[in-house]
Amino acid sequence: MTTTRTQVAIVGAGPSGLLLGALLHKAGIDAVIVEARSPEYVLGRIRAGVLEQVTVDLLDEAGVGTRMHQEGLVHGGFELAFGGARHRIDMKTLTGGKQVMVYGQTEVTRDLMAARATSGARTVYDAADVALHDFDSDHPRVTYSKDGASHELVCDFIAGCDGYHGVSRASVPAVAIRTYEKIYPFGWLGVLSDTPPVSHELIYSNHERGFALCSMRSMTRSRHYVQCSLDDHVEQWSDDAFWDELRRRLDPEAAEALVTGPSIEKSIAPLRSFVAEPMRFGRLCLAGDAAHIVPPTGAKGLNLAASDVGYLSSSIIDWYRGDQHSIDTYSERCLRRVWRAERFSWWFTSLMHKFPETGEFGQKMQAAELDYLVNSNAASTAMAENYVGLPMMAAG
Ligand code: RFL
Ligand code: PHB
Repeated sequence: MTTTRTQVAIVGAGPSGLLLGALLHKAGIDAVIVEARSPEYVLGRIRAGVLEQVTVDLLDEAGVGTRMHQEGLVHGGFELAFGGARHRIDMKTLTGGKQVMVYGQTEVTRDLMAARATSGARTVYDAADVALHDFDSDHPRVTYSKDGASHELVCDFIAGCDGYHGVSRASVPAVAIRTYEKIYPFGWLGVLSDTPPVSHELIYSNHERGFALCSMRSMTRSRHYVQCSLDDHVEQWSDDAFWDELRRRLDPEAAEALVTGPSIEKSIAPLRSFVAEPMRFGRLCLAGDAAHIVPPTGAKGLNLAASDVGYLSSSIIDWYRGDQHSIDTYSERCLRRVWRAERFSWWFTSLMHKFPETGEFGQKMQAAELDYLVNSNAASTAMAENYVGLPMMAAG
């Protein structure tokens, strides 16, 4: 067994782990990241596309914002399609100037990986048998094996940034953790294609056949989704079947503008709301999907991961500067923002999808709420304020 000493052991090299590593490195704190997969695998996951200002600010603070500002698309609004027409939510006007950045998670990850490689900070990819130990003591440890050899990291803190299926949350004794979960009775089938976007902004569509979303990665690359059954398999969905279904769920003008092409990636994701409380257990802090999941409607997952990491990096930096109280409120500060984003994502999901069990009454309720939403300044403002992202708040 080879033993290495580091200040923070980070489990997982997704956006949470890499961003935490970057912010700690800037503050002169040494961290080693242990990742179960290869860099190519991590970059191959096509996920989030929309970054809140809070996330953009943290990426800038970490020193990895240059390409994002050059290539990202700044959006001041999005559209809601229903009843055969589209209605724009003018986020920028409604929130006094706030906007979002359309820049893919793959690119965020690529920028963070490149910066980490340049900084010389250590990342162990393809680590097997990752295990967490003694986080109820002052000397927590992470063990793993790599190429058949056993390794141990002795540290001050473990950051559990290993996603929903990771080992970190699973290492916490059941009596110390409480979880809340809602599983939705459908999934999202997503297709990435080198085709121009349908419109210059995102379109979220409520249709009697089910939800659809037209998003993008650039002016030449689109990301589209349709609500699908949980029993569906990607192989059952030919590209043609996907484009036909998407077209049917759009208003006539958007359907006309839709440019189709071969898929580069196609995947089905289930929809889930999930929160684990608390997010700190002695010297183990969870961040990002390891602690909570939102359904993707509203684009909050990666943004919550980033704000968790914002709170965590500042708490750890405070700790090394002698303020050992800040880490005590880490969980409380995160969870306040997490629950607000959970509420928004649940509400937006409920408003836009076809729910098999609610029947015609449910559809009438959605139609009435959408009508109210786009015609009431108060309702549009509440939606815009949540979509651009709520500010990072103190505890309490
Ligand atoms: P990740 O990205 O899952 O990374 C966790 C990393 O940990 C590794 N790992 C382990 N490493 C070591 N030991 C173990 N035992 C390990 N087990 C796992 C994994 O290999 C992985 O590399 O979590 P992180 O970093 O917290 O990031 C969270 C985000 O990825 C996630 O919230 C977003 O992708 C959610 N999401 C969206 N978020 C947004 O903010 N805006 C969006 O537009 C948006 N769209 C989406 C989304 C998620 C989607 N899917 C597929 C779930 C669209 C979709 C379709
Ligand atoms: C995406 O571009 O992948 C995306 C955009 C908005 C969402 C979810 C996903 O709400």
